[in-house]
Formats: sequence, structure tokens, C-alpha cells
Amino acid sequence: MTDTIEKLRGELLTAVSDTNDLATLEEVRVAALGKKGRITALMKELGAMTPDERKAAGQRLNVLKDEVAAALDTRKVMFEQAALNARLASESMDVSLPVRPEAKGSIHPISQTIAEIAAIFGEMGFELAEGPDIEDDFHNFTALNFPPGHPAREMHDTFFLPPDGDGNRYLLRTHTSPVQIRTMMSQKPPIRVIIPGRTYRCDYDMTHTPMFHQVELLVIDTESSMAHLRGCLQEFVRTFFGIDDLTTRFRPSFFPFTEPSAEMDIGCSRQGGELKLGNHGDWLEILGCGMVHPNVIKACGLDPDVYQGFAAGMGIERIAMLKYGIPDLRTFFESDLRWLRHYGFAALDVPSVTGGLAR
Ligand code: 2NL
Repeated sequence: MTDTIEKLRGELLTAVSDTNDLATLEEVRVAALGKKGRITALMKELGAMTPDERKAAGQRLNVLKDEVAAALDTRKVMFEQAALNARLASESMDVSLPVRPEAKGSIHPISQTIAEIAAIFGEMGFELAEGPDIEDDFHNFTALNFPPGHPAREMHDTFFLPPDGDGNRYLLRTHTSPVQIRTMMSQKPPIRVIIPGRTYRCDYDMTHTPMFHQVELLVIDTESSMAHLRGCLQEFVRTFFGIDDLTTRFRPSFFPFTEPSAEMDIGCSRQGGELKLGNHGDWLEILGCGMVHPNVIKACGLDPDVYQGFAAGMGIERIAMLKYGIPDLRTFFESDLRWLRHYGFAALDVPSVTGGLAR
């Protein structure tokens, strides 16, 4: 028996080390340790032996079994490691390769313009804030000092969602201002945020689309004034349009959520029916702004005798059209690939104040 075991040991260990893949290794395992395997067969012979013989042979067989099992295991791990290495090598990719030349995607002018606005105000210390497109009456109107029954609340302007049964009236936000309300209610002043995003109004013609984009600006602290507001906005339009000495003009206006309120114009010329930005004597309205109304500050749980600040809002499509010479608002949302190829921007060319804003 001792000789048989020794011989079998040599054969099995050689068979294991001769294998070149997992399948053959499994065949060797079955032939040695399977139900009809050679070690199993020897185990069966133990029954016919004397107790002393059985004890000695049984011990040797168990040692052999463990040894062969260990050899099989080592070999298996080696094959698996080799398979993993081969897979890692075949699936690796060179991330330094240039993007596929046939990829023709581009950045939509709205995304580009938002990135430019964020870069300019980011440089001034503003943070970006975002909020939900679906809002409630409180955040979209009430907190913004819209009196009950104000015409902007009603059907012809606002998209209302079907009532939810609990008396809550949800709607698609008609401006980005509800995000400012949420910011004032959740952050402690000083607050300096810009809020770009989608807004919705039930309107469709040459100059209106039911979905459009707005960016709003909000500063809340204890001393910000109309002069700071004007400085921020003037710096913004000069950097955005790339005209260093672009003049601005404030005209009195009205919004429920600001007091005083103003509209800001920038210098332009309309000579020969062509609009040109710059200090040429004519004026173009560009945005609305003002000092945040004390009622709005109060509605957000802040003390209007302590806190004050300014806000401004502008249409993103409008300033994108002005900067990039896009003549028709409705083309923004037609997903026409020829239009996107013409007006789109390179994906890896991220705007920054220092690195340059696209012209
Ligand atoms: C426009 C004018 C404006 C604001 C937006 C604002 C927001 C809060 C408080 C006070 Cl929470 N004001 N936003 C202020 C003035 C004008 O937008 O013509 N937008 C297209």
C-alpha cells in the first residue's frame, strides 16, 4: 500500500503541474478526488484491512489527499490570476488618446452661456444654487410679496399641476426666485448666490417659449447697497460681452419683490437697422434688479431691520442671442443638428474669466 500511495503521489502531482488550463485541471481533480477517482478508490480498500493496517494507510491517504488538494488549489489560483491579468491587459484603454474624430457633439449655447455667467460671478465670490422645477404657491409667489390675486399668479401665465387633494397647489416655477427663497430659509447670511435654471410660462410666440432660462443673483448681508448692485452688474456685462468700458444706465422700475426696483440698460447702436453693443448713444434693456423687499426678507424668517441685500434677474436666451448673434429664440429648442453645429461650442473648452470666455 505504501508503494502504491507513493507512486500515485508522484503521478498526481505531475498531472497537476502538467495542466495548462482550468478545464484540464478540473479533469485531474475528478480523476484523483472525484467519486470514481484514484484516491477515493484507495480509500474504499481500507475497509478490507486489519485495524493496524487501516490506521497507517488511512493516515497516509489523508496526507496524500490534502497534498493533492493543495496542489490543485495553488494551480487553480495561478490560472485565475493569469486569466485576470490577460483580461486587464486586453480591456485597458489609453485615456490620453484624443477623442474619436467622428464624435461631433457640441455644447448648447444655453449651457455655454450659463457656464460663462457662473465663471464671472464665481470670480466675484458668488456660489451656484439650484432648486426644483416644480414649486408651490408659497415659494413661487407668496414669499416673494405677490399679493393674493396678483395677475401673474393666474391661469394665463402659470402652468399649474392637477391639485393633489390636500389643498396644495403645485406649479412649474415661473422664475428662479423660489430658489432664492429656499436659500434664504436654509442658509445664514452673508449670502451670495447665482441661480441659473429652467422657468416656465404659458406663452408661445416669436419672442416667448413655454420653457426658457433665467439667471438670478442674490446678496443678503447687513450693508449691501444699490451701489454694490450696480458695480456687480456693470462688471458682469463688461466681462460677458468683452467690452471693457461698456456703459450702463439704471431706470426706475417695479417688481413685487424689490424696492426700489430698476432696469439696467447697456449702450448700443441701432444704425442701419443693425444692433451693435458699445457706447454709441442708444440704449438696450438687459436685466431687472433692485434691493430685496423687506417683506421678502421677513417671509424667509430674517429680520429686515438687520438684513438687507440686492437681487437681479435676466433671461439667458436673450443675452445669448445678443452675444452670439442668434436671431430666432425658437431655434434654441428645435434640436436641429445643423443649428447646433453652427452655434454649439467645443466640449472641452470650458469658459473661465482667466482662460477666456468664448466670443
Ligand atoms: C427680470 C427681473 C428680477 C429679482 C429678479 C429677486 C429674488 C428674490 C428677492 C428679490 Cl428672492 N428679487 N429677483 C429681482 C429683480 C428683478 O428679475 O427681468 N428677470 C428676467
